[in-house]
Amino acid sequence: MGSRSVDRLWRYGYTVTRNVISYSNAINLSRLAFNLVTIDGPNRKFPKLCRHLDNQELGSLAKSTRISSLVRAISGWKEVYFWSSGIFMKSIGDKGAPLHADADYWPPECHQSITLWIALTDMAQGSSQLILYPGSHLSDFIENENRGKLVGSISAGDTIAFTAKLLHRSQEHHCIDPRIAFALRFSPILCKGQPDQYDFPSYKILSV
Ligand SMILES: O=C(O)CCC(=O)C(=O)O
Repeated sequence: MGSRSVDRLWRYGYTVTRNVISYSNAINLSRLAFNLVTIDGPNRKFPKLCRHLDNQELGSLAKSTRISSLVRAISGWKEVYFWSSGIFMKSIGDKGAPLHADADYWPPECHQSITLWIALTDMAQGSSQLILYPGSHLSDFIENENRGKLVGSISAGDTIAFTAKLLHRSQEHHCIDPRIAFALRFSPILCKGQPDQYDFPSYKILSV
């Protein structure tokens, strides 16, 4: 992975990397993630946020050298700080996430962040796939609902990295099996997100 992927991320606002974790590992983690968001845990206020803190497997993945090296290679950053995570599960009938850029929800110190969105299940047809708006993180982008792009087929273990200012949304979920993704938030600087979103000590910052 070289300067091409760095260019790609900052030019289009996203980049796809396949097989970052093995298929079987992703499916195992999807079961864990399912349990975490459907069963009460320490983070009751926002059961989908920062659950890597109360699950060893998700925590190890989030903080693994494999993941932080990938983020460094994709972003071109010298230092990588991991500051938050989210589990995004869609059950049948879920309308999907509305069009948004993550930066709109985060304080300015987090606006340089990128998300590494890891598919823990296959994104089959009919499942809630991500739609990304290439170039929408740049200031000259003219907003238009029709400019969204589906990222081909995504299998469990594949990742999509996207910048905090990239517009994106997800589709309605029509499949019986839930679709689950684990999104990790990284920044080139120390960044703390929104403290009021967490019920328990949250920020595990990793510098590589
Ligand atoms: O997975 C989804 O449906 C939405 C994910 C998302 O919006 C995000 O990670 O910022």
